[in-house]
Parts: sequence; structure tokens; C-alpha cells
Amino acid sequence: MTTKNSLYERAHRRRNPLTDRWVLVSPHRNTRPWNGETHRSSQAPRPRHDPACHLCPDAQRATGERNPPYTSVHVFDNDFPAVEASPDNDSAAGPDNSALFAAQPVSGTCRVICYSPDHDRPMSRLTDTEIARVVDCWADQTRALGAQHRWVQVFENKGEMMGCSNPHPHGQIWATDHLPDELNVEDEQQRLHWSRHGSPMLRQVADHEFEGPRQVLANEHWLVIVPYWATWPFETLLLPRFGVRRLDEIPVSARATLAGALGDLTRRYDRLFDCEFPYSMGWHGAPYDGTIHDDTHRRGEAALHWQLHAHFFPPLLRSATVRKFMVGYEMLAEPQRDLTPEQAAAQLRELATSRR
Ligand code: H2U
Ligand code: ZN
Repeated sequence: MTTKNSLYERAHRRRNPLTDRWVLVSPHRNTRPWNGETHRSSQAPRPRHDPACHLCPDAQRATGERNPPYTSVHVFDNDFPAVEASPDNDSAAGPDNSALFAAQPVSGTCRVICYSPDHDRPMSRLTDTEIARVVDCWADQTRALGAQHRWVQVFENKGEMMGCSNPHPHGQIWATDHLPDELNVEDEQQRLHWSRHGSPMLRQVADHEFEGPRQVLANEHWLVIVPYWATWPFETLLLPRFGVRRLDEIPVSARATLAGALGDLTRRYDRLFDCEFPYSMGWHGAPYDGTIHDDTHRRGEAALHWQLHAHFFPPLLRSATVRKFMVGYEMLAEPQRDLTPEQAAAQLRELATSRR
């Protein structure tokens, strides 16, 4: 792969097997001069408790409701939900299926998860024990909402650069009664792979990538890689090294090691450009069938083609302030990157990860 003039040293395209989309890689452009800004960010330190923050313990939310004096992970129903439970007598909810202008009703549940009572401690500054409580909460919420919804999206939008409105460390859950587009595609691609190769796609990826040039970190149960097909410069994929379809099916022993991997990865990200690293991250696992059954039948089909995974999509390119924009050719044709996934992985791999 590193022989001179190999495919990987010139412009080439790589295919994302989860989405069947392609990314253009232009490694020869890495040497071009850079005249843009590269200065450090001016992130001000935050107080441990901010009474004006809507997510802090004891603080008042935008609705006037007061948060409890919570001391660990805290979940509440989003006051401004993007989707809501459908009303019981919803007679106007039929689909509108014109060939050109189709619409359908949507229902669901939105919640907010505060990772910790501390306003100034993102995941990278939590202890592994504290991160494990977040993992437990993700699992519990996934199980509870999966009993009533087809899809449960656990995610975190972090940093002003990603449009996050509040710096208090938090994530969100949007559970919907439909399978969103991105998951429809991942479901289909994994199903195809399973039917052709008899093994879950992402288990094969983890086996292949372990200790390879795109590995960022690994422990007993988990592996973090910059995927071969990454579009964002420092995009990573967090993969289990064992078969598991959903967050709530992770065995207890692997929850502790997952907390370790999450802490390690987020600290590497913070060190890369010496800033509180922005990203959008989220979990993808096997969808539910969306109906309420007793516990043995709740999950619908066996979903053997599915393997749980988390995507991290950070926007930064070369410093705390210089971000990658998906514009121009990328909006109109396909995503493009200069830094290769192997170079990005090497940078993340070489960083020290001790807690400060
Ligand atoms: P983001 O900045 O990641 O969007 O998260 C803030 C979420 O918290 C957002 O979805 C909710 C917003 O609707 N929120 C409340 O539910 N109550 C509040 O008082 C403030 C913010
Ligand atoms: Zn706060």
C-alpha cells in the first residue's frame, strides 16, 4: 500500500460500504501552502456551576421548570422536541403521496441527557466511572424507548462550531416511529453484506483493522479507527470487537471498557489541537420493530446483519479554529479530503492520553 506511485499516493476514490457512497482522496494536495488562520482558540474556562445555564442542577429551564439538584447523569424530556407523540385522535395524519410532493406524519420522543452536574467537565474530563454511568443511561434509554419506537437515535452535538446551544456537557435522544434515511441505507447495506458474505460487515472491518494503519486505539472489547472511507478529516468509528447489535445488549464487563475507550478517544481529540474538541457523535444499532410486545418478542427480526457502532464526526481540519467545510464540489458532486485516513489515524494514535 505504500509503494511509490501506488493508487493511494494519487487522487483516488474510496467506497463507504455502510452507505455505498464514495469519497475523493487527494493526498498530493497535502503539501500545498496554507495562508489561512491557524491561531489557537480563545475558549474561556467555564465555571463548575452556572446558574444561568438551563441544564445545570437546580437551575431554571427555559420553560420556567426547575432542574432537580441532580448529582450524576440526569435525563429529561426535551422542552422543544423536534418530534412529539401523535395525538390519540389524529385524523389528519394520513400520508400524502403524490409522485412529486410526498409527506408523511412523524411521531416520537425527544430527551436530553446531562452527562454530569458539572458545567465545565465534558466527557474528556470525566472519570471512567462517570462515563460508565452515561453508557448505562444510553443503554437504559435505548431499551425503554425501543419498546415503543422503531428507531432510537442517541447522539451528542458538541461545541459552538457544531451549532450546539449550550456548553453544559449533554447529549440527546430522538426516538421515532420511522427509520430515518441514514439508517435505512446502513440497514440495507449491512443486510446485503450479510447475505453475500455470511458475516456482519462491521465485524469483518474490526477484524481487518485491528492493529492496522488506521487504528487509533484498542482495548479488550473495543476498537477505534479512522475508517478507510472517512470523509471528515478526523472522523472515527468506534467498533465492538465482539458481536453486539444494540447499546442495551452490551455486557456489563464491556461497558467499563467502553467508558475507557470513550475517555481515551475524547482526550486524544482535545489534545490534537489543544482545545475542547467539537464533534457530532452518535450510536447506530439494530432498529426495533416499533411495536410493544412482551420482552422476548419485542425485538422483531433477529437483525443478525447488524453490528452496533458509534460515529464521531469532528469538523476541525488543522487547528482549533480552522475547520473543514463540505462545500463546492462536495455539495455538488461528492466529499473530498486531502489528509489521508492513515495520516489522520497516525496523528491521533501518537498523542498522549493521560488525564491532565
Ligand atoms: P443542543 O445545544 O445540542 O441542541 O442541546 C440543547 C437541547 O436542550 C436542545 O435540544 C434542549 C433544547 O431543546 N433544552 C431544553 O429542553 N430545555 C431548556 O430549558 C434548554 C434547552
Ligand atoms: Zn450547566
